[in-house]
Amino acid sequence: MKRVMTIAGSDPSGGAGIQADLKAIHSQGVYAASVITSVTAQNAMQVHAVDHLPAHLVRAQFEVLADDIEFHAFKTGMLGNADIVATVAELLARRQAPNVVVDPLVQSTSGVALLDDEGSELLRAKLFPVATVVTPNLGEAESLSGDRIDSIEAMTAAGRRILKFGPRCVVITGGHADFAPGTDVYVDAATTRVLEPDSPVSNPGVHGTGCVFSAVVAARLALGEAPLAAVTQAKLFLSKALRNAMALGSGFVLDTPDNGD
Ligand code: PXL
Repeated sequence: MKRVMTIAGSDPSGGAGIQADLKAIHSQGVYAASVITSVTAQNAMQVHAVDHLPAHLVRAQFEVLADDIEFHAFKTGMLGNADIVATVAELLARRQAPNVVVDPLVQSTSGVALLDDEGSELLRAKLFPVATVVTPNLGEAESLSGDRIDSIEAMTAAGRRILKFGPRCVVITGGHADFAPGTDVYVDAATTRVLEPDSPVSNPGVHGTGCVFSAVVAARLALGEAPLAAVTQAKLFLSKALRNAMALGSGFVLDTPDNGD
């Protein structure tokens, strides 16, 4: 069985973060191990509190896993602060980690900071150069590229600007974009591909969509798919999971069944 390591924060509601990653990776028939960076207190509505582990504990989790287990892909989610970003980037580089998917999250859906400003800088400077795929949503792509994004062409231009920080591929997820809801744009050095949704998007305020998308991309890379194929499969999976989203408490979570059934 192929194996993915996810490096991310805990969402005790199970909709986002480590818990969502574990389920999403498992749903692809891939084994998931996890390194926790941060703990949030949240339910299906909002984040109430957040704190981060000391970087040495993040390092210790990573090292004991990597010393013992061969991983076929890695995913990073919430990294919290600059210390953790620098540590994770250094570990991935030193181990020459294959198939690294970076979900460059800065804020929760409800607006809570998931990474400080210095961390955001380091993400581009240190983590992007070791990434195979970076998966910003529109807001993240605007902040990473410095561009205002109001069209598919602007998504492509921002993707190309983010490529310059060193990842092999970038996929900007459109989500709620009013100019093209659910349309994503994939770029690598040689390719630009506009990925249309397979059905009209319905998203009744689900959180964790970015986590599940990037976790499935990592799982598909671990299975040996090329980045564009992995992204295409993850998009199909997410669209089904959104159609089948289920009510949880006062919000909604994605349905991530085994093998997409
Ligand atoms: O959806 C982004 C996200 C990722 N990881 C953790 C989170 C959130 C959003 O709240 O809490 C741990």
